[in-house]
Amino acid sequence: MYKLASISALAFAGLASAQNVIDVQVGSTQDAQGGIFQFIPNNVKASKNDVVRFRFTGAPGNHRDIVSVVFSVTQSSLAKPCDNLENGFDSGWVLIPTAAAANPAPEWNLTIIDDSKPLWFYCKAPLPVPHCGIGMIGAINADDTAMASFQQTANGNKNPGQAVGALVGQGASASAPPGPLTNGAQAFGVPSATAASGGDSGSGSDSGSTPSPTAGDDGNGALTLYISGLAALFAAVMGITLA
Ligand SMILES: [Cu+2]
Repeated sequence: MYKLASISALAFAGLASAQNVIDVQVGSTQDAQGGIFQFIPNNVKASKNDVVRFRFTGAPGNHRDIVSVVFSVTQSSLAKPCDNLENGFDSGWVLIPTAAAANPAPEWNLTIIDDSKPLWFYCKAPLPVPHCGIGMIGAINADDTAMASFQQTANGNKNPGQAVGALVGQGASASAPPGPLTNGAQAFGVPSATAASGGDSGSGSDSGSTPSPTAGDDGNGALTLYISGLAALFAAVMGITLA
């Protein structure tokens, strides 16, 4: 009897800590309510060990003037919704060509490490207009009051932080960058596992985003690019217009 009871208690404990997967859609379609630049839903509840699965399904859909869209999931803070949080998580930029082409959609799995306080994030894509300032922000475990404040602070931001974060952030971490990348989807500014401490930590390919993004406000130079490899991709995306 005693033994049975302890076994079922164990089984129950196993169930209680089961890992839930919570989907968040990254981007939408032009025709969806709220338009392309949003996370859906933009505030989810998640417990420790749950996985928030970001699905990069957003794309221009049938909007002919937009050929591709870039999105990211980048950790920020309540006080500065559109600036990278130091040592924050980051998916890197993911370019989605069209709804039809990005199939299956790239996904990014973020495991919750700390569910005791809200986690905040934004999309750092600056084109055709900075997504963060027009509502492409989201939260995990935020209450309604804080969420409203977060949205209000982000609203109108024209200079979202562009630094590349890491897969491992504060309160949540990922073990791999977004994937799969098929049918024209591309990733760039791909974060390494952990934040570079200090200078370039090697790996070479990106020449180090401006050594330290000293402040969130570095004027209107956000698009004068820091990583040469990104320039071409941004240029490609420059063709976008919001008609
Ligand atoms: Cu975006």
